[in-house]
Amino acid sequence: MKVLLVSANTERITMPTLPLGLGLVAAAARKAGYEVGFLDLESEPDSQSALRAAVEQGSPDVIGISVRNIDDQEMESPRFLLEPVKAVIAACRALSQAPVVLGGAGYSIFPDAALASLGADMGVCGEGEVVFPALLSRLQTGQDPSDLPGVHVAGRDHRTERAFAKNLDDLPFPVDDVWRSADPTDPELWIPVQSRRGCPLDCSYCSTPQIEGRSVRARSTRRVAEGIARLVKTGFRRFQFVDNTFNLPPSYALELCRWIGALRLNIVWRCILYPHHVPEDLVAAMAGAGCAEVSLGFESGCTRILRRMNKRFEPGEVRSISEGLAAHGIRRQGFLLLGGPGETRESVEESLAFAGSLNLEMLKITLGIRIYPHTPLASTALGEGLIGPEDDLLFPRFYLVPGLAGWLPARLTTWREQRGRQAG
Ligand code: B12
Ligand code: SF4
Repeated sequence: MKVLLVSANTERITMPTLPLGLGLVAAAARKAGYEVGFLDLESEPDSQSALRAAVEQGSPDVIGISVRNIDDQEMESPRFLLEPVKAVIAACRALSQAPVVLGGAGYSIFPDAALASLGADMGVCGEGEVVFPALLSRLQTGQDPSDLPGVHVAGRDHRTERAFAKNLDDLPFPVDDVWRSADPTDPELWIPVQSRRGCPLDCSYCSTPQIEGRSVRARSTRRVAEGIARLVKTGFRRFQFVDNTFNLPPSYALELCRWIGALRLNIVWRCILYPHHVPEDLVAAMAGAGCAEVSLGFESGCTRILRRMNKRFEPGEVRSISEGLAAHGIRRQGFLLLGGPGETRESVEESLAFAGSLNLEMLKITLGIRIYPHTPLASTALGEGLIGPEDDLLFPRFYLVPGLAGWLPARLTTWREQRGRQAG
């Protein structure tokens, strides 16, 4: 059976992202014996022609499409990013009778709404390595796939909840097609690496449980470092850990840094830190292993708002972690998420003063919070009549405390002007 896997994302917002998830699914499908073609539309100058060539030459029996982004999460001028994906699916339909199967992070947050909106045949919610080969087997033998875990079939009731791989070491490494056309000298490119999945921290607005689940699962640290070593041999030196919280658990993160150091990989890397439990020895080990930059998502400098977001840290802890990172020469990009439930002018001022006092190398301030389904934020928005019970939230909706809508954008403009280049 022939399968064509297509990464539909062509966005370069923040940085180009290589289709790591699709590469993992491709590896699992090849391991199961399927003939798998791989197409990353981001790397193609003319995506429609590339798609046409791949479908005509490959004659796939099934087409799998990875849907990463739904929108850019920018409240002031939101961009809905599914229109280009719709065009990709329409082109597949025009060129082939093969069933179209969706998957990916964006898809997994909205399995039924995205399926309906995009006009695909079915989708896999959550991780695809185990379920996608099982789905192919059902399609090959003409059996109904709708009871497979996490599989949604258009027009059918969804029957079985997602399943998560318990041991990530059981899953293959991604296929090399992921980085085949990547240029190691591209200054914008950071090669994605995943060591862990899942996050149990339950921040009030977060969609990650929908994508990766709440339980943390990890590859063994040695295998992660060896995976990076293989890529270093092919010329890559800049990596980005795509784990939601690189530092949790700290013992794992420390061991991973030690392995990267032990293999003398001479790499630079970035990661996302949750500003809680970042001991000094971990910061030192990160710096020693090549960590050049971290995303520090503290989101607010006001304890009351942090509690509303269900964050587990205090501003004081963020400050001491930030200072520790600076002392080890690690650049810090901070994040503020303003305008959520309970926000007032005073809490905004507190957050701005706090973020300013950290002297971060970069600061991203987001105004209004994207509302994702099945989150406490969605319940709050529903309770306040901001969204209706029938709103599937696929087209982005944002939470912004009504009393601040007129004042906050102007306040951010003046604050940025006052701070000049420091506020990104
Ligand atoms: C790391 C990350 C980033 C990094 C990327 C770094 C890099 N070099 O790749 C940075 C910080 C740069 C970033 C930027 C952005 N991101 Co981001 N990012 C993530 C994060 C945390 C992990 C993504 C990842 O790599 N996962 C690891 C891979 C292995 O998993 P995966 O792709 O999901 O694949 C698995 C499954 O989905 C499935 N699967 C995947 N494809 C397919 C296909 C088929 C056919 C099947 C069956 C299964 C399947 O199987 C895979 C293996 O198990 C996710 C949140 C999350 N937890 O998923 C957000 C997330 C994907 N990002 C999101 C967004 C919005 C963005 C930005 C638009 C934000 C912005 N305005 O800047 C940009 C867009 C960047 C771009 N150019 O496209 C949203 C997307 C949802 C939405 N609203 O659109 C997410 C979901 C976060 C959220 N808010 O919920 N991001
Ligand atoms: S720490 Fe990050 S991934 Fe985990 S729940 Fe909070 S926002 Fe989501």
